[in-house]
Amino acid sequence: MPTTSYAIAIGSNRRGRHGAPEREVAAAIRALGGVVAASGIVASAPLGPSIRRFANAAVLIQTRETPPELLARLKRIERDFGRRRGQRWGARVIDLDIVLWSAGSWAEDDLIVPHPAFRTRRFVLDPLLGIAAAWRDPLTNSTVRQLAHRAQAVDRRPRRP
Ligand code: PH2
Ligand code: MG
Ligand code: MG
Repeated sequence: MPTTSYAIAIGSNRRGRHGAPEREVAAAIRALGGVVAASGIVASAPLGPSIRRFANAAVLIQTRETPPELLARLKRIERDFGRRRGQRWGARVIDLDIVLWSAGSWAEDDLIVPHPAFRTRRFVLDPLLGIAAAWRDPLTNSTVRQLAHRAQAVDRRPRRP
């Protein structure tokens, strides 16, 4: 496989051996390797059933790994950080998701790239905006900038009572 780029979203809302969620995210960025750009680490309110606040970040990495090879390595890092499987959307020490791949899309049962939910998630798009604004989503042909601005506009829309 020639070298390709991936955008990875990182999240944590549980303390681990590195410390608070922010520290877990920082340690995960160091553990990834091949990082060519990293966003700042932001705090975000949980989307979904978890009540704990998240620390989130996004990075760009370069690697010769195929999407399944990278996914296997991300799962190893998650396991090494003390992540327990099961409990979808429960509190987790670290979550490493493949969001975008420079070679396009990938679809297997347990691996879909681009990440199916990233287009509306501000905790993914806001960090990504600073490091990959011009990256185009192969499915919608929208740039990260467009998707981020759209998601921000949705959040600003007045809610009906
Ligand atoms: N990840 C989830 C579910 N909800 N909410 C925030 N704020 N940040 C996340 O990373 C996150 C979430 C599932 O992976
Ligand atoms: Mg996730
Ligand atoms: Mg995940």
